[in-house]
Amino acid sequence: MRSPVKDDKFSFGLWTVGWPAADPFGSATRETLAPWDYATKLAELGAWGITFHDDDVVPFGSSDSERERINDRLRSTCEDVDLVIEMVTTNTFTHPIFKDGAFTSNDRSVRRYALRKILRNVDLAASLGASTFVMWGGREGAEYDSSKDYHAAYSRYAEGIDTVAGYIKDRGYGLRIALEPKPNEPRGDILLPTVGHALGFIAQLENADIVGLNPEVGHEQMANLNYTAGIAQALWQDKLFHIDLNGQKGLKYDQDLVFGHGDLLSAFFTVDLIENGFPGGGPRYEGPRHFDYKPSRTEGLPGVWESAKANMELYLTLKERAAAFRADPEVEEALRYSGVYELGEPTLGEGESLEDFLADRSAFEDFDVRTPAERDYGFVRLHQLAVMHLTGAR
Ligand SMILES: [Mn+2]
Repeated sequence: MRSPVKDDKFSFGLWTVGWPAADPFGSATRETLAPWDYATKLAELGAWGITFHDDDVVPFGSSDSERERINDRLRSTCEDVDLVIEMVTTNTFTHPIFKDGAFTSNDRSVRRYALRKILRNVDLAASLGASTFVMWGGREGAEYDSSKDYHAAYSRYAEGIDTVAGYIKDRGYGLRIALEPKPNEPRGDILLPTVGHALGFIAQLENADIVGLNPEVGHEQMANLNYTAGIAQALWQDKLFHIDLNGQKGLKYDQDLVFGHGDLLSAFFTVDLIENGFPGGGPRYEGPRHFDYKPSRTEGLPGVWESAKANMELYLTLKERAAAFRADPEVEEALRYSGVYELGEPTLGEGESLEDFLADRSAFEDFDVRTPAERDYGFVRLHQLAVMHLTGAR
């Protein structure tokens, strides 16, 4: 296995390796380092970029001069160690004022405060040269249906996102917003719970052109959904602006395991899609391979770095295996046999009118349904070939 290089475009949230490992049942198990120390170590491990929430770097409530001093130090460290700050995001979930949400809090003064906190962070993101501004509305939601006017909540959510997007355009910043869906945790139910909900929401925005998605593996899997199929739809709609890779084992709390340490088979097909594209061509994801995981609470600092490396190692391993899968002549033959390429052909012929179609007796009246009913698609053999490549048996 080769080591990660800049061209792999691996990036990490500072909050991942920087998580001190406090959970709802126990206090922190690790000391934290300064943000620039994490950045330096990630660069050493082969990362290309970093990302952060405002409060990961500058403590909430710091003075303007303190904020500037800390951000400048992080910026110069990243320059020194050749790290890109590719994405910046805003923490609108930790401080108690956000306990009922930010853009959708019932308290209007909280909504106005949140909007200002986010706009200030948009300025910072632009000044650091980030290309993506992620918005995870972790507290936008409710525990009780009685407590939230959902119609008003979606209106306020859209108002908030459109205001931020309008501000980005006004200022001429080269940023795109990426919404991050999640079904629950920390709220009982979170608004925009899945990729599909978020895509539907984006379609209603005034500034939809610069708003897309940052889907996270574990978040979709917490809703029992297929991550690869989800990002495939986002790609199809030209809305896959960013990705959060990690691991999750089924319907549990948000585990944030190392990428591949949850559903490995699903991770294989995610990497196959990202690296090799759709079998018949189409839009490709060219953005950062961004990890949003948590080093387990049992790990000390050596384990933190091992887990960061494990994400990249597994990604590169799956990339190799997926390349071998696609290059295997038997796979190519199995793909053809299965009709995978056939799906790329439009159902109506070129220039075929609806009248022509209705007059085509071979499509219906004279069609022998027995032949396709008896067709063997060979999907199991195709999938077995994938699994044999994944396990290294081929
Ligand atoms: Mn997560």
